[in-house]
Order: sequence, then structure tokens, then C-alpha cells
Amino acid sequence: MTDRRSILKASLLAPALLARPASAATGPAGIQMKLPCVVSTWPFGVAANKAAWTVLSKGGRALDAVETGVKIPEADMKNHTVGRAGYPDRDGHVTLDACIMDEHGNAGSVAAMEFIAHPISVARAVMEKTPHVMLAGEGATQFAIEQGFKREELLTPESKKAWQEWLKTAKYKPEANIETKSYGLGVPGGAKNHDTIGMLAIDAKGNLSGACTTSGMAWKVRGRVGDSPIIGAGLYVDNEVGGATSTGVGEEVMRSVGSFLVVELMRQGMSPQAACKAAVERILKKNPGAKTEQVGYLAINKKGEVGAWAIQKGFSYSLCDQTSQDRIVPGQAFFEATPGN
Ligand code: SD4
Repeated sequence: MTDRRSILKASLLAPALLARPASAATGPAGIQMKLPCVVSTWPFGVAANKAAWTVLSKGGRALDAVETGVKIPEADMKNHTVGRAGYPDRDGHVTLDACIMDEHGNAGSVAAMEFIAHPISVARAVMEKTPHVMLAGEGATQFAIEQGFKREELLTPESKKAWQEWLKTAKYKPEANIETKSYGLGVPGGAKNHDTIGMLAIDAKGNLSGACTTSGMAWKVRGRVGDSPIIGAGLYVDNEVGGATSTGVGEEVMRSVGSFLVVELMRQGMSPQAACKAAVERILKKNPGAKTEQVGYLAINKKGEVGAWAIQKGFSYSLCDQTSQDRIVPGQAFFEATPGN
């Protein structure tokens, strides 16, 4: 007799993918953190985690920790993929996406929001001060201003220059993963392309929260929204099970509702690492062409076990607990990185 779980497992294990892993079977199966702890995507997560740790180490709430943490890259002028100084859309507008989720399953989000430097805090205000989950575009900016956030120009001279360079040759045509090809996005120590921060924390009471914030794909079509503000795609937290977040080409994540999938697979008994791997596999099974793109998942379960998996090598994540505050771990992946990735 085949049970439901083995059918699901079989459908996830695409034989062609298993035949050609770059490093699929090597490395640790997962990392056990001491609670409380915080984890986040990419090496710039170290600074963000440290800020989150100031909250967690004093017995603070995971929700406050993740908001405090991701505000660091949102404010970083050298980071062109999150918050202020993010690269604009193809018309030169910086539009930001962010979402947040707490231990009660409450969620808040803003999409394609302009002129507000800390979208994560606006997402939290949507969660706590409105009956809604998501506000988009001009309405999100208007709500933020009503809440006392400052309206400011987020396009910096450096980002404007990079956009103008792109315009010279791009024929006004956005392309997934274009960042990998020539424009050198990213921050020192980070990958060259997609650098969204997704953060997951467990506080001293054992409660989980998560946050995700980005300026999205550079030079995107005006109005494009990625996975990062979509609850279930860029982030999902279930206090009974664990949390997951994603980085990379958001269209792939949205089509497979990736972070929700990772959490549901953990609910069925998979480790965080196995669940992330299966979610990446799901993308590749439906769209084998996605192997030239990057998507990375990061997950943590209720016990503080952490795992991650990506399409391509090059994804990494940052870990912080009382034993170590600045640990960076390379993510495992199915394929070697596409040149430039
Ligand atoms: C998006 N997922 O807008 C985001 C981009 C990203 O790391 O993750 N960058 O598609």
C-alpha cells in the first residue's frame, strides 16, 4: 500500500534532477540552533541578525526582533536590493515590497510602495492597525504617511546612474535574472544578483515570527510585484510548525507558493532542509528552464533546526544565537552557478 506521504515524496523526486546534483547529498543535513535564535538570507543577514539579537537576547518578542533586524539592510545605502537606494523599475521608480507575520498567524504586507524608507514597519502597521493584510501602490504610501512615516525620495544618485546605464542597451525590456548578466547588483559579501532579506526568529518563549523585504527585481515593469510581500510565497510562519522565506526570482516562488509549501512539508514531518530541497525541486520539475535562475529557500522548525536549499550554488544564509552571532553558511544547491550568479 502506498500512503499519501510516499506518493507526495515520489512526485517531488524528479529522477533527472537527482541524477545531476552539484552537491546535493553532501554537507550537514541541517543546523540545530539554541533558542532564542534568528536566521536570515545572505551574508548581509549578519548585521540584520545582530540587530534582531539585541531584542531576542533581552527576552523580547520575535516579531519585534525581525522588524528591528530587517530595518538594517532597508537603511543601508550600499544595498541596492532592499529599501532605500534599491534599484528602480524600468521607468526609474523605486517600488518596495515587504511582509511580516507573527506567532498568532497575523500578517501584514505592502506591495509596490514608493517613497517610504521602511516598508517592513508599514507592513506591521497594516497588520496591527487595519483589518487588512495587504496594501499596494499609492494607497500603501498614503496609509504610511497617515501613520506618521516620512515621505522621501528613495532613488539615490548611484542607483539612478546604474538605471541610466541599463537604459542604454536594454531596449526597455525587463528580464528575469538580468542582474546576473552585467549590472553587478548586490552588496559586498553578498551574491551579485538577488539579495532580498528574509528573516525568521524564535524568541525565548518559543514563539516564531518572520519578515521579508526587498526592492524587487531591478528594472522591472512598472507595477510588478514579486514574491516577497505575498504571504505564503516570500514568507510563511506557523507557530506550531516553523517558518520559511525565499529569495531569488519571485515569479518562480509565486507560481509554487513556495514558503507555504516548505512549511506544509515540515508539518508533514520533513526536516527544514528536506522541505526546502523539495520546494526547489517542485520549481524545477514544473519549469526545468529555471535552472539558469536562482531561487533559495531558508526554513526553521519549531525546535530551532535550520535548513536551506537553492537552485544554484551561491546562496548563503546567516545564523545567530547565544553561541555565535555572525555565522554564514553556504546553501546547498542542485546546480553550479550560472556565470555571474
Ligand atoms: C523578487 N524575490 O522581487 C524578490 C527578489 C529577491 O533576492 O529575492 N531578491 O522577486
